[in-house]
Amino acid sequence: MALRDILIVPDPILKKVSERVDLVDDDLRALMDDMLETMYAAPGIGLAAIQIGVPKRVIVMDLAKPDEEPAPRYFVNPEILWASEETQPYEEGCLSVPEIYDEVERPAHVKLRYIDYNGKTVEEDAEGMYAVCIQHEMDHLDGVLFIDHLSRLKREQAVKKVKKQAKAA
Ligand code: K1U
Ligand code: ZN
Repeated sequence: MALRDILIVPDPILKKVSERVDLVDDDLRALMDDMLETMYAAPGIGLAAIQIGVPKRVIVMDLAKPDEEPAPRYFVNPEILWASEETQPYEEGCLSVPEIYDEVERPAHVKLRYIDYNGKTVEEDAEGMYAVCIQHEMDHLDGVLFIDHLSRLKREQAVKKVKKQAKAA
C-alpha cells in the first residue's frame, strides 16, 4: 500500500470526467487500498480516485466514528437510481479544497447501485451522512466540486484562499 498525493484546487485534473471501470481485479483493489490509506492519513471520510489523479469511477469511504471499528466501503461505477425530492443541508468540506467549509443542499435519500471490492453488484439506500458523502464523492467523478454548488463569489473566494494557503506553506 502507498500514500498518494491529493490534488488541490485549482488543479485542472479535478475537473475531468472519470471513466467507467471494466473489471475489478487485483490492480484495481491495489488502487482502492492506496486510496483508503491516503484518505485515513489526510484524514477524511471519503475520497474519489480523481483526487489522486486517477480518472476512474472509484470511491472509498469510511463513516465510522472515532470510537468505532473501521468500516471501509468501496464503490466502483456508482450510479444513483433514485433521489428524493426532499433535500437536506450539510456543511461540507473537501480534501481538495482544504480548510473551506460551506453548506450544500442535496437530496436527503438516494438509491444507489455500485460494484464492491469483490466485484459484486450492490443496490442500497443511503440517507443522512451516507447520502451526503456519496453524492459529494460522485460529483468528483463528473469533475464537480462542492464549491461548484456555491455562488460564483463564494467559489472564487474559496479558490483564492486555498491558493494563498499554498503560497504560505
Ligand atoms: O475530499 C473529499 O471528498 C472527502 C471529504 C468528504 C466529505 C466531507 C463532508 C461532507 C461531504 C463529503 C472529507 O472527508 S473532508 C474531511 C472531513 O469531513 C473529516 C475529516 C476528519 C474527520 C471527520 C471528517
Ligand atoms: Zn471532495
